[in-house]
Amino acid sequence: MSFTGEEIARQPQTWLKAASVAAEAADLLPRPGERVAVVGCGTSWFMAEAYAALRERRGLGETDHFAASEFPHERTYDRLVAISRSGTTTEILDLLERRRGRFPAVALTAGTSTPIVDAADDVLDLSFADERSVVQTVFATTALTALRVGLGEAAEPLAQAARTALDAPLPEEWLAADQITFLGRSWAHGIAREASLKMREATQSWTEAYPSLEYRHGPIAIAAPGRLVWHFGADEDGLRADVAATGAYFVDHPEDPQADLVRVQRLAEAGAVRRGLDPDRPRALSRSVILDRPGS
Ligand code: F1P
Repeated sequence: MSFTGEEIARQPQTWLKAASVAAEAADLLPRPGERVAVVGCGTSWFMAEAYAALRERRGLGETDHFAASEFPHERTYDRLVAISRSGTTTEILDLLERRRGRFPAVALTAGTSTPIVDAADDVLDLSFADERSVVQTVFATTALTALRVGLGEAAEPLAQAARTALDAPLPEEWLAADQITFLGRSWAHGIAREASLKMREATQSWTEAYPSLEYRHGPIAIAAPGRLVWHFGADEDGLRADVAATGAYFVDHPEDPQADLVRVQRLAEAGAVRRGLDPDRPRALSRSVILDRPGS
């Protein structure tokens, strides 16, 4: 089995461990009422988006999310949450340095011997969920679980749903799809963007992601037989019928979108193998993006 496959399978255990780590370090995480910004790059940004929407939905405080490179430095927050598996991503480190002295920052990372430890004020150690793969799976969802537990959610039902997703068959219609569009409402949109990235990274295939109700505003134009529309959460907007009329295949899963993402991770890994690609060595990607800076 690939490293990626092994890492996907570890998720139920690491989610439970994240729950105990987050409970012990509760004072490091955003407090109710704080105005918070959450940042990351790539997969870590999409976890930031999901968390930001969940926190606002629970009425725990205004929460913005940004790709680290797009952070609006003229703004001030009560707390910054930075997500980075590696702890070495240039845009994250630059942002943490620039905000120093203006507002506190906590980093969620597996890289506990990396520059992020000094760049942030506090660190939530998720090194138990570190990965050998370039393509992120277990770290990302473990970080999201820690943050969700910090919002008062329980990890056990999530872990149980992940076990179900790990055991479920991957139908041929999914594996054979020549294009996939992922949809989700609210925080599930962050999960949809991550699913879309996962497929692109691992399989070099064409995928897209939209908020559910944006789908009719143009993107449905590419739905066709042999293509798949994947809805995170139950479709409550009648999208199934509209997609069926195009001949595309439609799936929705009522369970928690984070657990449903496990199916897509498996689909990405299996899709890479089917295309003759190595899931552990995706083309043109590196485990961490470290930019050359003038003078560095
Ligand atoms: C983030 C990231 C990954 C992506 C690629 C490059 O890294 O953008 O999401 O898959 O491997 O790095 P990190 O800051 O979370 O380490």
